[in-house]
Amino acid sequence: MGKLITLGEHIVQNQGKFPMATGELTALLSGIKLAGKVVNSEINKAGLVDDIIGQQGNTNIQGEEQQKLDVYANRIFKEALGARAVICGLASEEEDDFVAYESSVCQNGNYVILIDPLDGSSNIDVNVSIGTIFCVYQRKSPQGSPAVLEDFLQKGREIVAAGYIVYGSSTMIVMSTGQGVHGYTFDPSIGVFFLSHENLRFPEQGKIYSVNEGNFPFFDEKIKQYLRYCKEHDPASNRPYTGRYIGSLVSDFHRNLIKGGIYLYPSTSLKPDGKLRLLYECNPMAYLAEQAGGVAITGNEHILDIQPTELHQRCPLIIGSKSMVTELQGFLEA
Ligand code: AHM
Ligand code: MG
Repeated sequence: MGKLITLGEHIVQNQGKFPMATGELTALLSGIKLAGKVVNSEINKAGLVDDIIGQQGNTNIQGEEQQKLDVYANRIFKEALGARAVICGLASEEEDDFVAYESSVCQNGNYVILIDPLDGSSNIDVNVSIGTIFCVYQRKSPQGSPAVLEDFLQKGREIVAAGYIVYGSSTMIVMSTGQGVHGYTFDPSIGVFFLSHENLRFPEQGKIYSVNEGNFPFFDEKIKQYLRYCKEHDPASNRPYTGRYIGSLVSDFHRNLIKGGIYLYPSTSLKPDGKLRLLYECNPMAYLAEQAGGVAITGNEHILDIQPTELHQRCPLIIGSKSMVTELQGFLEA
Protein backbone atom coordinates (compact mmCIF):
# COMPACT_ATOMS: atom_id res chain seq x y z
CA MET A 1 0.00 0.00 0.00
CA GLY A 2 1.32 3.50 -0.89
CA LYS A 3 1.86 6.23 1.66
CA LEU A 4 -0.92 8.79 1.61
CA ILE A 5 1.09 11.76 2.73
CA THR A 6 1.27 15.36 1.63
CA LEU A 7 4.30 17.44 0.66
CA GLY A 8 4.19 19.50 3.84
CA GLU A 9 3.90 16.48 6.12
CA HIS A 10 6.64 14.54 4.35
CA ILE A 11 9.19 17.36 4.33
CA VAL A 12 8.59 18.35 7.93
CA GLN A 13 8.81 14.68 9.02
CA ASN A 14 12.13 14.30 7.18
CA GLN A 15 13.64 17.57 8.35
CA GLY A 16 16.75 15.91 9.78
CA LYS A 17 19.50 18.48 10.38
CA PHE A 18 17.72 21.05 8.23
CA PRO A 19 18.38 24.46 9.81
CA MET A 20 14.93 26.00 9.38
CA ALA A 21 12.53 25.87 12.31
CA THR A 22 9.49 23.73 11.53
CA GLY A 23 7.24 26.80 11.50
CA GLU A 24 9.56 28.58 9.06
CA LEU A 25 9.72 25.56 6.77
CA THR A 26 5.95 25.22 6.84
CA ALA A 27 5.58 28.92 5.96
CA LEU A 28 8.05 28.63 3.07
CA LEU A 29 6.35 25.53 1.71
CA SER A 30 2.93 27.07 1.97
CA GLY A 31 4.12 30.10 -0.06
CA ILE A 32 5.62 27.88 -2.76
CA LYS A 33 2.61 25.54 -2.91
CA LEU A 34 0.12 28.39 -3.05
CA ALA A 35 1.97 30.31 -5.77
CA GLY A 36 2.52 27.06 -7.71
CA LYS A 37 -1.21 26.29 -7.63
CA VAL A 38 -2.17 29.79 -8.75
CA VAL A 39 0.38 29.75 -11.60
CA ASN A 40 -0.63 26.22 -12.56
CA SER A 41 -4.24 27.27 -12.82
CA GLU A 42 -3.34 30.26 -15.00
CA ILE A 43 -1.11 28.13 -17.27
CA ASN A 44 -3.95 25.69 -17.79
CA LYS A 45 -6.07 28.54 -19.09
CA ALA A 46 -3.34 29.86 -21.41
CA GLY A 47 -4.98 28.73 -24.62
CA LEU A 48 -8.36 30.07 -23.56
CA VAL A 49 -7.77 33.51 -22.23
CA ASP A 50 -6.72 36.05 -24.82
CA ASP A 51 -5.23 38.52 -22.43
CA ILE A 52 -2.88 35.99 -20.85
CA ILE A 53 -1.30 34.22 -23.80
CA GLY A 54 1.36 35.99 -25.83
CA GLN A 55 4.08 38.45 -25.14
CA GLN A 56 3.99 41.27 -22.66
CA GLY A 57 5.67 43.61 -25.11
CA ASN A 58 8.71 44.50 -23.06
CA THR A 59 12.06 42.93 -22.33
CA ASN A 60 13.76 41.84 -19.12
CA ILE A 61 17.23 42.90 -18.02
CA GLN A 62 18.82 40.29 -20.26
CA GLY A 63 17.16 41.69 -23.38
CA GLU A 64 14.74 38.76 -23.67
CA GLU A 65 11.08 39.33 -24.41
CA GLN A 66 9.02 38.70 -21.30
CA GLN A 67 5.95 36.57 -21.74
CA LYS A 68 2.80 37.68 -19.95
CA LEU A 69 2.83 34.52 -17.87
CA ASP A 70 6.48 35.20 -16.90
CA VAL A 71 5.42 38.50 -15.45
CA TYR A 72 2.34 37.01 -13.84
CA ALA A 73 4.24 34.10 -12.26
CA ASN A 74 6.88 36.49 -10.96
CA ARG A 75 4.26 38.64 -9.27
CA ILE A 76 2.47 35.67 -7.71
CA PHE A 77 5.64 34.12 -6.26
CA LYS A 78 6.87 37.51 -5.05
CA GLU A 79 3.60 38.22 -3.28
CA ALA A 80 3.08 34.73 -1.88
CA LEU A 81 6.61 34.56 -0.46
CA GLY A 82 6.52 38.15 0.76
CA ALA A 83 3.40 37.47 2.79
CA ARG A 84 5.14 34.99 5.09
CA ALA A 85 7.49 35.60 7.98
CA VAL A 86 10.42 33.59 6.68
CA ILE A 87 11.76 35.14 3.45
CA CYS A 88 13.38 38.60 3.71
CA GLY A 89 14.34 38.94 0.05
CA LEU A 90 13.86 37.49 -3.41
CA ALA A 91 15.96 37.51 -6.57
CA SER A 92 14.24 36.59 -9.80
CA GLU A 93 15.01 36.21 -13.46
CA GLU A 94 12.27 38.74 -14.06
CA GLU A 95 13.54 41.40 -11.63
CA ASP A 96 16.47 43.65 -12.61
CA ASP A 97 17.57 43.91 -8.99
CA PHE A 98 16.83 41.81 -5.94
CA VAL A 99 13.70 42.56 -3.92
CA ALA A 100 14.21 43.38 -0.23
CA TYR A 101 10.83 43.01 1.43
CA GLU A 102 9.92 46.12 3.38
CA SER A 103 7.69 44.78 6.12
CA SER A 104 9.27 44.22 9.52
CA VAL A 105 7.72 40.73 9.60
CA CYS A 106 9.66 39.78 6.45
CA GLN A 107 12.83 41.50 7.60
CA ASN A 108 12.78 39.22 10.61
CA GLY A 109 12.87 36.32 8.19
CA ASN A 110 16.16 34.49 8.11
CA TYR A 111 16.16 33.33 4.47
CA VAL A 112 16.32 34.58 0.89
CA ILE A 113 14.91 32.85 -2.18
CA LEU A 114 16.18 32.89 -5.76
CA ILE A 115 13.72 31.97 -8.43
CA ASP A 116 13.08 31.54 -12.12
CA PRO A 117 9.30 31.94 -11.96
CA LEU A 118 8.60 30.44 -15.39
CA ASP A 119 11.44 28.58 -17.02
CA GLY A 120 11.21 27.53 -20.66
CA SER A 121 8.64 30.22 -21.23
CA SER A 122 9.08 30.21 -25.00
CA ASN A 123 7.15 26.92 -24.77
CA ILE A 124 4.02 28.47 -23.22
CA ASP A 125 2.30 29.35 -26.47
CA VAL A 126 2.83 25.88 -27.92
CA ASN A 127 1.43 23.84 -25.04
CA VAL A 128 4.74 22.30 -23.97
CA SER A 129 5.84 21.69 -20.36
CA ILE A 130 7.35 24.58 -18.47
CA GLY A 131 8.51 24.99 -14.89
CA THR A 132 9.46 27.09 -11.89
CA ILE A 133 12.92 26.75 -10.30
CA PHE A 134 13.91 27.97 -6.84
CA CYS A 135 16.55 27.75 -4.14
CA VAL A 136 16.77 29.09 -0.60
CA TYR A 137 19.73 30.36 1.45
CA GLN A 138 20.16 31.49 5.01
CA ARG A 139 20.79 35.25 4.94
CA LYS A 140 24.22 36.74 5.69
CA SER A 141 22.89 40.13 6.83
CA PRO A 142 21.49 40.51 10.35
CA GLN A 143 17.86 39.59 11.01
CA GLY A 144 15.59 42.60 11.34
CA SER A 145 17.31 44.55 8.53
CA PRO A 146 16.58 44.63 4.78
CA ALA A 147 18.16 41.90 2.63
CA VAL A 148 21.41 42.91 0.87
CA LEU A 149 23.16 41.70 -2.30
CA GLU A 150 25.58 39.54 -0.30
CA ASP A 151 22.63 37.42 0.88
CA PHE A 152 22.06 36.31 -2.71
CA LEU A 153 25.65 35.93 -3.95
CA GLN A 154 26.33 32.68 -2.12
CA LYS A 155 27.85 29.52 -3.51
CA GLY A 156 25.41 26.76 -4.41
CA ARG A 157 27.03 24.64 -1.67
CA GLU A 158 25.30 26.91 0.86
CA ILE A 159 21.78 26.14 -0.43
CA VAL A 160 19.43 24.91 2.29
CA ALA A 161 16.51 23.93 0.05
CA ALA A 162 15.89 23.82 -3.69
CA GLY A 163 13.31 22.50 -6.06
CA TYR A 164 11.29 22.90 -9.18
CA ILE A 165 7.68 22.72 -10.20
CA VAL A 166 7.01 21.05 -13.53
CA TYR A 167 3.75 22.03 -15.19
CA GLY A 168 3.45 18.95 -17.37
CA SER A 169 0.92 16.24 -18.07
CA SER A 170 0.56 16.45 -14.31
CA THR A 171 1.96 19.14 -12.05
CA MET A 172 4.72 18.13 -9.67
CA ILE A 173 6.93 19.74 -7.08
CA VAL A 174 10.31 18.05 -6.89
CA MET A 175 12.45 19.30 -4.05
CA SER A 176 15.20 18.65 -1.56
CA THR A 177 16.08 20.00 1.85
CA GLY A 178 19.31 18.05 1.90
CA GLN A 179 17.74 14.65 2.67
CA GLY A 180 17.48 13.36 -0.89
CA VAL A 181 15.11 14.44 -3.64
CA HIS A 182 11.40 13.75 -3.45
CA GLY A 183 8.56 14.33 -5.89
CA TYR A 184 5.02 15.38 -5.03
CA THR A 185 2.20 15.22 -7.57
CA PHE A 186 -0.66 17.69 -7.53
CA ASP A 187 -4.17 16.30 -7.34
CA PRO A 188 -6.21 19.12 -8.89
CA SER A 189 -9.52 17.68 -7.68
CA ILE A 190 -8.61 18.38 -4.06
CA GLY A 191 -5.79 20.90 -4.48
CA VAL A 192 -3.13 18.88 -2.63
CA PHE A 193 0.45 17.83 -3.51
CA PHE A 194 0.90 14.17 -2.50
CA LEU A 195 4.17 12.31 -2.11
CA SER A 196 4.47 10.28 -5.32
CA HIS A 197 8.21 9.82 -5.95
CA GLU A 198 10.16 9.16 -2.76
CA ASN A 199 13.95 9.36 -2.95
CA LEU A 200 14.44 10.04 -6.65
CA ARG A 201 17.89 8.93 -7.87
CA PHE A 202 19.49 9.34 -11.29
CA PRO A 203 19.81 5.86 -12.80
CA GLU A 204 23.47 4.80 -12.87
CA GLN A 205 23.37 4.24 -16.61
CA GLY A 206 21.51 6.56 -18.93
CA LYS A 207 21.33 6.87 -22.69
CA ILE A 208 19.51 10.17 -23.27
CA TYR A 209 21.44 13.27 -24.32
CA SER A 210 19.67 16.63 -24.33
CA VAL A 211 21.22 19.58 -26.13
CA ASN A 212 20.22 22.25 -28.62
CA GLU A 213 22.18 20.78 -31.52
CA GLY A 214 21.30 23.77 -33.68
CA ASN A 215 24.21 25.39 -31.84
CA PHE A 216 26.62 22.70 -33.13
CA PRO A 217 28.70 25.06 -35.35
CA PHE A 218 29.38 27.28 -32.32
CA PHE A 219 30.43 24.53 -29.90
CA ASP A 220 34.00 23.84 -28.86
CA GLU A 221 35.65 21.02 -30.85
CA LYS A 222 35.60 18.72 -27.78
CA ILE A 223 31.85 19.10 -27.38
CA LYS A 224 31.46 18.42 -31.11
CA GLN A 225 33.51 15.22 -30.73
CA TYR A 226 31.31 14.12 -27.83
CA LEU A 227 28.13 14.75 -29.82
CA ARG A 228 29.49 12.77 -32.77
CA TYR A 229 30.28 9.97 -30.30
CA CYS A 230 26.68 10.05 -28.96
CA LYS A 231 25.46 9.32 -32.49
CA GLU A 232 27.92 6.57 -33.41
CA HIS A 233 26.63 3.04 -33.83
CA ASP A 234 28.22 0.83 -31.17
CA PRO A 235 25.84 -1.73 -29.63
CA ALA A 236 28.43 -2.70 -27.00
CA SER A 237 28.18 0.74 -25.40
CA ASN A 238 24.48 1.16 -26.09
CA ARG A 239 25.06 3.78 -28.77
CA PRO A 240 23.72 5.70 -30.53
CA TYR A 241 22.23 7.44 -27.52
CA THR A 242 18.71 8.83 -27.69
CA GLY A 243 18.41 12.54 -28.41
CA ARG A 244 15.66 14.37 -26.49
CA TYR A 245 15.43 18.15 -26.15
CA ILE A 246 12.32 19.95 -24.97
CA GLY A 247 13.88 23.37 -24.50
CA SER A 248 12.58 23.63 -20.93
CA LEU A 249 15.42 22.88 -18.53
CA VAL A 250 12.98 21.71 -15.86
CA SER A 251 11.30 19.21 -18.16
CA ASP A 252 14.52 17.97 -19.74
CA PHE A 253 16.09 17.54 -16.30
CA HIS A 254 13.00 15.84 -14.90
CA ARG A 255 12.89 13.28 -17.70
CA ASN A 256 16.62 12.60 -17.41
CA LEU A 257 16.34 12.21 -13.63
CA ILE A 258 13.71 9.52 -14.06
CA LYS A 259 15.10 7.76 -17.13
CA GLY A 260 18.83 8.49 -16.92
CA GLY A 261 20.53 11.03 -19.13
CA ILE A 262 22.60 14.15 -19.55
CA TYR A 263 21.59 17.75 -20.32
CA LEU A 264 24.11 20.20 -21.64
CA TYR A 265 24.05 23.90 -22.45
CA PRO A 266 27.77 24.48 -22.98
CA SER A 267 29.51 27.71 -23.85
CA THR A 268 29.44 28.62 -27.52
CA SER A 269 31.51 31.01 -29.60
CA LEU A 270 28.45 33.31 -29.57
CA LYS A 271 27.70 32.84 -25.84
CA PRO A 272 31.02 32.15 -24.08
CA ASP A 273 29.26 31.86 -20.70
CA GLY A 274 26.45 29.71 -22.05
CA LYS A 275 22.83 30.77 -21.74
CA LEU A 276 21.58 29.60 -18.37
CA ARG A 277 21.69 31.69 -15.24
CA LEU A 278 23.86 30.47 -12.35
CA LEU A 279 21.86 31.69 -9.39
CA TYR A 280 18.32 30.59 -10.13
CA GLU A 281 18.68 27.98 -12.88
CA CYS A 282 22.03 26.14 -12.63
CA ASN A 283 22.56 26.20 -8.85
CA PRO A 284 19.16 24.81 -7.80
CA MET A 285 19.32 22.11 -10.47
CA ALA A 286 22.92 21.26 -9.53
CA TYR A 287 21.89 20.93 -5.87
CA LEU A 288 19.05 18.58 -6.82
CA ALA A 289 21.33 16.61 -9.15
CA GLU A 290 23.91 16.02 -6.41
CA GLN A 291 21.19 15.12 -3.91
CA ALA A 292 19.94 12.55 -6.44
CA GLY A 293 23.38 10.99 -7.05
CA GLY A 294 24.06 12.94 -10.24
CA VAL A 295 26.71 15.50 -11.18
CA ALA A 296 26.60 19.13 -12.39
CA ILE A 297 29.65 20.88 -13.84
CA THR A 298 30.52 23.81 -16.09
CA GLY A 299 33.10 21.67 -17.87
CA ASN A 300 35.99 22.25 -15.53
CA GLU A 301 34.38 22.88 -12.15
CA HIS A 302 31.40 21.88 -10.07
CA ILE A 303 28.52 24.32 -10.45
CA LEU A 304 28.00 24.41 -6.67
CA ASP A 305 31.59 25.61 -6.10
CA ILE A 306 31.31 28.79 -8.17
CA GLN A 307 31.48 32.03 -6.19
CA PRO A 308 28.81 34.24 -7.80
CA THR A 309 29.65 37.85 -8.54
CA GLU A 310 26.41 39.03 -10.18
CA LEU A 311 22.72 38.30 -9.76
CA HIS A 312 22.09 37.43 -13.39
CA GLN A 313 25.40 35.81 -14.26
CA ARG A 314 25.39 32.95 -16.73
CA CYS A 315 27.39 29.77 -16.79
CA PRO A 316 27.74 26.67 -18.96
CA LEU A 317 25.87 23.66 -17.59
CA ILE A 318 26.49 19.93 -17.98
CA ILE A 319 24.21 17.96 -15.65
CA GLY A 320 22.81 14.49 -15.21
CA SER A 321 23.66 10.86 -14.58
CA LYS A 322 27.13 10.46 -13.12
CA SER A 323 28.33 7.95 -15.73
CA MET A 324 27.30 10.18 -18.62
CA VAL A 325 28.78 13.37 -17.18
CA THR A 326 32.00 11.51 -16.42
CA GLU A 327 32.09 10.21 -19.99
CA LEU A 328 31.72 13.74 -21.38
CA GLN A 329 34.42 14.96 -18.98
CA GLY A 330 36.74 12.42 -20.59
CA PHE A 331 36.33 14.28 -23.91
CA LEU A 332 36.88 17.67 -22.28
CA GLU A 333 40.06 16.53 -20.55
CA ALA A 334 41.53 14.64 -23.53
P1 AHM B 1 14.30 30.99 -20.06
O1 AHM B 1 14.53 31.02 -18.58
O2 AHM B 1 14.36 32.35 -20.69
O3 AHM B 1 13.07 30.23 -20.43
O4 AHM B 1 15.58 30.24 -20.70
C1 AHM B 1 16.00 29.03 -20.17
C2 AHM B 1 15.67 27.94 -21.12
C3 AHM B 1 15.85 26.57 -20.55
O5 AHM B 1 14.70 26.13 -19.89
C4 AHM B 1 16.11 25.77 -21.78
O6 AHM B 1 16.76 24.57 -21.50
C5 AHM B 1 16.91 26.69 -22.62
O7 AHM B 1 16.57 28.00 -22.20
C6 AHM B 1 16.61 26.56 -24.07
O8 AHM B 1 17.39 27.45 -24.79
P2 AHM B 1 17.51 27.33 -26.37
O9 AHM B 1 16.21 27.76 -26.93
O10 AHM B 1 18.64 28.26 -26.71
O11 AHM B 1 17.84 25.89 -26.69
MG1 MG C 1 13.08 31.64 -17.35
